[in-house]
Amino acid sequence: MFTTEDLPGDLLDKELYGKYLKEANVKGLSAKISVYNNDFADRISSIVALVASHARPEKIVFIRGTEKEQNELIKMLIDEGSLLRLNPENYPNSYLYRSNPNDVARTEKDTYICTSGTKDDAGPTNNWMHTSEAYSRLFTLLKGAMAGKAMYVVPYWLGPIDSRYGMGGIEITDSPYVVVNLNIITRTGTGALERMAETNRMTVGIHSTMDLIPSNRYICHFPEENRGQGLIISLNSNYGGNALLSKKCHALRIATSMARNEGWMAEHMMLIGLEEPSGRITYLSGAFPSSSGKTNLSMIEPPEELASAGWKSWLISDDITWMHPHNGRLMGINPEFGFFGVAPHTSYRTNPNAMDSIRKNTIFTNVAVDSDMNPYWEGMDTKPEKITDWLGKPYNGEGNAAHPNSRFTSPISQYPHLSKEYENGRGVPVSAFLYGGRRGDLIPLVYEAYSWEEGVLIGAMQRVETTAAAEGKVGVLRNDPMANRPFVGYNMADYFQHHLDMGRKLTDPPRIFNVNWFRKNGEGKFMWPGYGYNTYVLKWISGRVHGEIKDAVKTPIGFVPNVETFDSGKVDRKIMKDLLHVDSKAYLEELKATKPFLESFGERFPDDLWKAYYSMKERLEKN
Ligand code: GTP
Ligand code: SPV
Ligand code: MN
Repeated sequence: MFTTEDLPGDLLDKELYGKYLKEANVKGLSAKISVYNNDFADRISSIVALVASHARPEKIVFIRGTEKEQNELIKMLIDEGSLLRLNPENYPNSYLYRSNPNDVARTEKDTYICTSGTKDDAGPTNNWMHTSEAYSRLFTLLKGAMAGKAMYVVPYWLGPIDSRYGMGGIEITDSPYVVVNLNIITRTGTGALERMAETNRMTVGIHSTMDLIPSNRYICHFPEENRGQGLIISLNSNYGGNALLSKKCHALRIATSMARNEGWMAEHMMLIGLEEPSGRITYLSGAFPSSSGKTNLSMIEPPEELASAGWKSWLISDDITWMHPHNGRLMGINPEFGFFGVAPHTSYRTNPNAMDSIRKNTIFTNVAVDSDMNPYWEGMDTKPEKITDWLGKPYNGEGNAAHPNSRFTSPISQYPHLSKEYENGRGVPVSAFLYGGRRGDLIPLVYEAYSWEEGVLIGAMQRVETTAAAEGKVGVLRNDPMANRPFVGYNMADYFQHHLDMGRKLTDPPRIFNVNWFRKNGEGKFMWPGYGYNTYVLKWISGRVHGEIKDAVKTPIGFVPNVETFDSGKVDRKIMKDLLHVDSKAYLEELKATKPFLESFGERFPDDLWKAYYSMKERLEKN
């Protein structure tokens, strides 16, 4: 529980609490709230007043989710110099924000799962802190943290507004930059509050930018607290997933924990509908780690020869997919309302659909600009003469002009090929899971797992190169199961078991594939053109899903395309042979290299996955 009674006595100032309670009344925002649920109105007031009594803001501002309000916040940020207006002709209503250089990516070392039990609740892949320890550290830090500032209360809804699979939350923050971003990436405001009142469920996030002191940076998750509806407290960061609490913190870390208890799945996955010339649409989801191709695949533009034949792709989600079992299938929805996408290497050549969707109403964070205030980043189609780098300094050609984890925040409604099912609250039936990541060696362009169990093992064994999306070394191999290692809010061994259980509940579970756009040749060059060309791989996957491609080759790791019949566009057979090659000896090494990671879960690691592991090993040894 997260109530006034649960906090250590010395952490609650009753007088201040009473004062703020008067300011924290939501009943005036919408008559529906108290009609639906009078207790809810009281609950939200009490939580807001409680946070205020610690953080002691100058005032409390409830976000209603109107355009006027967004414009006023943007104007305020411009006036104080935090947002810079970009070229209004080329990028209308779009802005540049420069974050503190010490705060440019998620910081996993500061990210905790907090429970009232033991470290085992969080498992070996998460940091853990006892709830009471975390409460006393965080509420001490929070004391007076918002003095002289406005405290915004942002109600948001995750999922189509009428969906019974949707879920609400509030983020209480002193950062207007966070508010304007949340207004783009989630459905904010009174409508969200009403749905929360109706569903009587609300995740609570508390965020304060404070002084951005890295040693006091905490992103703490309490899945058990707040009536089991989850509490998040984030201090001393104002960047991305550390601060936009609806995203990785709520829609993944808290949601994975709820999903396990309630029998559904919250995944770090993109989701698209692939339309074939016949008009048939197949829904495919893909889990690739941060900065490893989700947004790009979700926005895929089929190459001309396939597009003219009638191949199309419709976007549902670019980052997170929630999936619920229904009539034996998994039905996917996108909890989000906008993109928070990687800017570098987004170009008309690689991702024209992204370029078209970010031309207006977009906030760019940590990109460079040219002398006309057009945004610029590495990999853009043309390089301007004069560039100001992401730090605001003249760019002299050394290093990166834009930060490698610079991002765009943009409304999903602006995406040119948004699926007509995007707002469908029942979701779409997911036919395939694609696992993948950056892997210069070993993993073939695509192969299909023999069974759900083997697919779960393949997901669990993902070992891929790290990227700039999280602080730390880039390009180092690490285990990142289901691309969800940083985002599962409980013991990942139980997450694997949950996957096994879910598959068994479904009569028609998604088929599981492993893809790798990033295999390199002897010269260190990518062998596969990637981006739009990945449609050829999706085409094969769809053929497998529908039982139309029957000549796949059985290998020790799964079904690989037949090189003779695989449609690879302009990529010739010789390269395809290398791209589809399965090196049994190297795979045995991979099994060996991953074993300590799987063993780190001890007894909790599912037996059925060990069985799958040893049967794959046996097949590789025989080969
Ligand atoms: P997050 O938003 O951090 O979760 O990342 P993401 O998974 O959405 O990755 P995104 O699609 O933004 O891609 C990240 C980087 O990978 C960008 O620099 C892309 O240009 C690059 N990339 C994406 N798809 C491909 C591909 O098919 N081939 C190659 N070579 N690079 C790709
Ligand atoms: C990721 O790191 O996977 C992102 C960026 O999508 S952030 O929102 O910062 O988590
Ligand atoms: Mn992305």
